[in-house]
This record gives sequence, C-alpha cells and structure tokens, in this order.
Amino acid sequence: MKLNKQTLAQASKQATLPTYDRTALLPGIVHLGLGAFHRAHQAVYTDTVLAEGDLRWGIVGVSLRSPDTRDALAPQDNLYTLGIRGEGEQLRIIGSIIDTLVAPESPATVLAAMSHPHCHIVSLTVTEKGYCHDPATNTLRFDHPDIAHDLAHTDAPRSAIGFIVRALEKRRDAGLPPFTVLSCDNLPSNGNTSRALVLAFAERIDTELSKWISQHGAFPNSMVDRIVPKTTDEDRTAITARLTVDDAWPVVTEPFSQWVIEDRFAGPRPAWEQAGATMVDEAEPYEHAKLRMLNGSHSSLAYLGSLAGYVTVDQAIRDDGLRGFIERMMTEEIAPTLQRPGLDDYRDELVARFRNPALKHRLQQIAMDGSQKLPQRLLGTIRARLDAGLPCERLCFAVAGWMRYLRAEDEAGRAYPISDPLADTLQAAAGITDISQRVDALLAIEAVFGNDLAMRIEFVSVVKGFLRRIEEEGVLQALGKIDAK
Ligand code: CS2
Repeated sequence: MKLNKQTLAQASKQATLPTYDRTALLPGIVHLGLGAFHRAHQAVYTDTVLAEGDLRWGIVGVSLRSPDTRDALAPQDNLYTLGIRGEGEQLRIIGSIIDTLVAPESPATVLAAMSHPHCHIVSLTVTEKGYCHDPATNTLRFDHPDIAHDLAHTDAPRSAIGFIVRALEKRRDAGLPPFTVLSCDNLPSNGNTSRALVLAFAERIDTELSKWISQHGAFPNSMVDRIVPKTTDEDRTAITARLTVDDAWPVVTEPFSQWVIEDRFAGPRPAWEQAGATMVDEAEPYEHAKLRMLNGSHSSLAYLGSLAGYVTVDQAIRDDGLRGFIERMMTEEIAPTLQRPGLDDYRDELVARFRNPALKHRLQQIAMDGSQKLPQRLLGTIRARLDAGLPCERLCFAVAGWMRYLRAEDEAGRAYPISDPLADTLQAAAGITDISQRVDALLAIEAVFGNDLAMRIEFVSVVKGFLRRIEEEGVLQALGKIDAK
C-alpha cells in the first residue's frame, strides 16, 4: 500500500502528520532543485508554518533535470517521510509540497508557476554547479551550454538563472511585482551572487528588465545547514517497514537544523521564524563561518578519508589522526579568520554531528564537484591566512589531498569515478607523473584557483611538498607528521 492521502491515517501510528488542510494551500513558493536537501530543510520549515495556519505557502517543487523525484512523489500526492536520526529515529510526514514539475518536460508550466500572482518566492537548491558561474570570480559563464541555450530560447529555459530571468520578465510584462529569489545553496553570499548572475543574464536580453529587477527585486542571503545524505534503498525499506505504508522516496537527516535568512523580501514571506529560522539583517557572517568550518572540514574529510579507504563521514572522523587533523585545522587555521565568538563550541558541535553513526553520510557524496566547492570552502581561507602572513599547513594538506583524490583510485587501488563538471581537465592534469608539474597544471585552472594562488610561492611549495609525502607515505602517515615537517 502506497503512502498517499488515503493511507496517511495508517502512517500516524509511527509518524507525525501534516495537520493542515492541504487542499486549501496556495502555490506561494516555487522551488528549483527538488533534491533531498530541500525536502529535509526548507520544506520542513514551511510545513511548520502551514501548520500554524498561514496557508499561502504551498511549494511547487521543480526538478531541473530528472523526472525521478516527481515519478516517486506524484503517486503519493507529494507526501513523503522525513526520518530524523539521532539516538533513535523520529518519523514525520511532510505535506508542504503541493505539486512536482519536471522542467525539461514542460518549461512553460514552470514559467507559468513562477509568474503566477500567488507566487511570491522562488527558492533554489541547485548545487554550486547549477549557477553556471565561474566559482573563482562569481561571474556568469556566457559560454556555459545551458546559458547559451537560454539566451537563444526565450520560452524554454534550462538553467535556474534562465528560468528566473524569463519568469521575472513575464511578471514585469503582466504588471506583477517580482518574486524574491532565495538561494539556499552553499555559495558565498548566495543572495548577492544570485543577484549578480541574474542581472548579468537580464542585461544581455533587455537592459530595462535588468534595471527593473535591480530596483524592485530582492535576493536575501541565507545560510542553510542540515546534513542530508542521499536516500538509499536500505532507508526506503526500513522506513516503509516502520510506517507500514510504502514510501518510494523518504529523506533521512540529523536532528540539527539551522536557517539564517536576511529579512529583505520583495513581497510577503512565510513566518519561518515560527519554525526556528533566524531572521537577520546580515547573513553573510553566518554563511562564511559555516562554509569555512563545516563545509571546509567536510570536503577535507571527504578527500583524505576516501584515500585512506573510509566510506562514511562517521568512520573517517572516528580515526584519531583525521579527527585531530580536522579539529586543529578548525581551531588553528580556520577559526582565526572568522571574527566570531563561540567557535570552539561550534567546532565541538560539528565534530559531534560528523560522528552520528546513523546517517551513513558517504564521503564520495561530499567529494563530488570539488572544483565548484574548493574556492569557498578552502581557498578563501588559505588566501586570508597567506595575506596575514600566517601558516595554513592543514588547509594546504587538504588541497594536496584533493589533488591525489583526482587520480580516481584510493590508496588500496580501489577505483571510483570523479564526478565534477571539470572532470576531464582535472583528471588530465592529475595524471601528470612529475609532482611539481602536476601541481602547476592543476593550479593553472583559473576557474578554481583564480589567477593569484599559483603565484604564491609559499602556498605552491607547501602543496607540492605535501602531495609528494601523500604519494610516498600514504595520507594518514603524512598527516601525522605535519607538525614535524
Ligand atoms: C556537504 C554539504 O555534500 C556536501 O558538499 O558538505 O551538503 C553539507 O552536508 C551541508 O552543507 C550541511 O549543511
């Protein structure tokens, strides 16, 4: 028996259910990028707001590529289970998604939802690469195939940026106010970055439109935090068994959840603070700290841990050498670049979250798209340290780990794929035998390293030294000797 509105009552023995009238919801939010993260984060905050009685905020979820999520959720009336795993597992059925669309099947339907008068917010979780930008400079890549396509096809965009601009154009032409664009991706200043990319695209098609967006639009920055591993078949089976009704696509997550949002919207917004979100004037300091401390550590663990043969984050952080490395990287190298109190507690809390054994968060999931992640997770911190004339051994070691990881096999010779939009370029460079030349070839990729880091001899020589040690001694041996260098 499938989970849907008829069988919902049966699930109530094990799970909490939506308490509001789902048939009365208005489509106030269109969300681009209907992945697990959205379903375990923003959709949950919104579910709470709906339960408080403001029914204007039903979510129309849009997948920009694959029909998989829609195919799983539509037969379930878009209901799904959230499994919150800490000491035990709590199940909650989320009802905030009222429709699921697949953009390539009907871009016009997506544009219609975005330009509907009830829609006030377009939120996004399209991952770093979904912005079609150059991560080192935060500028739109007009040579990106999706952007080139979207400039040529007015009514059938493919990219998130294309959809946003075309929908805003429709709204302006219809005399409607713009929606607020709310990026929920792990990008530095995600609102400002989205704004710059949207305006760059709009400027190309209509300068008046770009002026209108810049005057009336809103792009609040936000910091999102919740660890959400990819759902596995094991999760599906276990949750279905507990619910006693079949859920084709539940999501699992940790108890922790945080959302910090700048309170500047173009129109009305849900009272997400009722669900625990923090509304602030400036989210960038939170975002900055989270990207550097959490995501910087996550990526470092992903590369170093995978090389050493670990599969999940909790396995890697239980290795004393890796844990010590990550803790000292946060305390000695990252935290001093952030002007914020309480970072020791934040570090301890992060390590405790990483240790959660029930999540089984795969290192390979985090390792994906390194070229898009490294700039804001590690390289910005490295620049800050170098500029201040301070050491950043561990951060450099993590970069060297990534370079070794790009050889696509771990230290025991087990192969894995490199999943990255720049995979071909990266792997060609990573295949160079001579270590010094290899590092030079990788550092020459300006989309990742900008045009400055390859010139910083103190950085280049440390990375070369560490990559050599990793190759010769293995990652765990080499990191054990960082202080004795
Ligand atoms: C992770 C993030 O996959 C990754 O790159 O670092 O998804 C991380 O789990 C979230 O940002 C936590 O809030």
